[in-house]
Amino acid sequence: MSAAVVNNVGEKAEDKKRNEEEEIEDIDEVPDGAAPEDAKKKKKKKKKKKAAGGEGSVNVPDGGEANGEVGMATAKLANAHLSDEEEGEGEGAAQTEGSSKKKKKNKKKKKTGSMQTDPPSVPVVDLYQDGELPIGEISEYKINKDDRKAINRMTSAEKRALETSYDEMYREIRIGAEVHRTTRKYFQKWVEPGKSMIEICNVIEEMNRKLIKEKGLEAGLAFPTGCSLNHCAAHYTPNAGDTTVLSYDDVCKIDYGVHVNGRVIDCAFTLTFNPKYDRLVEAVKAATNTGIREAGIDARLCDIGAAIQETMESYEVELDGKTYQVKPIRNLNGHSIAPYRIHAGKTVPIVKGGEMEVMEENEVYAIETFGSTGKGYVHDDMETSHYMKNYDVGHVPLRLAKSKHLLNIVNQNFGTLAFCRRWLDRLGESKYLMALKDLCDKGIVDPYPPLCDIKGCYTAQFEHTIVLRPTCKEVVTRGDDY
Ligand code: HZE
Ligand code: MN
Ligand code: MN
Repeated sequence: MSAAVVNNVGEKAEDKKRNEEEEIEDIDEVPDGAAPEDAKKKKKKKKKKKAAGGEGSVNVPDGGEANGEVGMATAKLANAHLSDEEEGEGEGAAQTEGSSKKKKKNKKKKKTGSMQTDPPSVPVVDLYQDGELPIGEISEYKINKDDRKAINRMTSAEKRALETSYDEMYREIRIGAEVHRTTRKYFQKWVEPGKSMIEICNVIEEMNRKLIKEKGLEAGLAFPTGCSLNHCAAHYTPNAGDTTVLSYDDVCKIDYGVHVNGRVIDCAFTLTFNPKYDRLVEAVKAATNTGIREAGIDARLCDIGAAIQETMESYEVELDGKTYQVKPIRNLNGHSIAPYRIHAGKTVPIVKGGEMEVMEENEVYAIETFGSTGKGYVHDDMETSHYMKNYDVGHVPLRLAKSKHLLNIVNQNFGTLAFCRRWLDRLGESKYLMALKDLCDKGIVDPYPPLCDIKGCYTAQFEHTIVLRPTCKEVVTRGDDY
């Protein structure tokens, strides 16, 4: 959504000027007749509670209200307590990964190997050497009226068999979910007003790279760390030179993701320090939980949107002496997720009037909602930082050397996953903006500029990744914080 505007690198006039200065000397073209083709392209594939930690007030905790329905007496984060229990020893022990002394199997399925360090540094795969990862929040599917008369097309045995065939997928996605929880728990204790947005992103991204055991396109960061502020709802991350500092009165949406073999985790929360925003945050948290509750096999996307809107709008919040009914941001939505594809095509609206399309077995969804005290509508604004290859565009031969080089870098490092300018910088790339614009102009790469409501308003977001298993719904990213 949100039609691409601005220019193609997603930047505006002022930015453009600076960029051109950097790159003017950069326009060298390949001699005519040069191999019109991107030779190498080694895309690999695979086989197939209180979160704030007591600190000031990261607005995430309370854990409650989530489920509310039938099967909620289920596995609640088998892990949650793990790192806590074992934190005692931490510190000096300087864990190394893959400790061999295992076999300490508790009754509750736990990890077998080493334990996490205090600033977390041990890759999650090395913590669970038996491959039994913490399972997300499980709930039974709601039985809706239509469904009761419908024939249940699959027996329980068939469902279980089908699930088994997806076990590897579940395992990969649970690794990412555990990384997300671990990083956010640490981050929520660490962050405070005065930290720069660049520091914030570096802390999160460095930790995610370690915990996910980054390895080419097999495991890594799924998209840049969003840290959109106040009236900006999504897709802001700092570019180099951005001196923005987080302040006590900011409302910051922390949105990051990791992946294993393309199985993407997309999960976000709203960070605030000033308690005056608590109701706004609560409204959006509740709206996201409504979306999660309404989601399920055969659930209509439009019904989920209507339920989300109802929850969101049931909140009125007072901010600086003015009262607002919280509005869902109507041109933002949840979405299906497929391997190496953050947005796989199905959208989960957050207002009424959506499509009749339904959710299906073994689909993965990001259920996310955004609330606003502004218009409830976002537009592209500010300098672009986020980019992603267009999933539907195949190989395109290029003749401009710089563009060709940049596309090779993108293919090798990100494939069809999103990236940002900082990530090109850290790979040693410089003066790439012209080439990036060229790739955007040619439709090979799309810019994803920051999405902002009207100036002066506040926006909040909560997002979870869920899997619609044949036998149950699993909120893989659920934590004791949100
Ligand atoms: C990025 C990124 C992070 C999302 C997207 C998301 C995204 C991807 C729309 C998207 C819709 C503008 C892109 C995204 C991201 N998160 N939805 O959670 F680069 F770093 C794709 C799309 N498209 C239209 N059809 C083509 C794909 O987000 C919208 C909010
Ligand atoms: Mn997200
Ligand atoms: Mn998302």
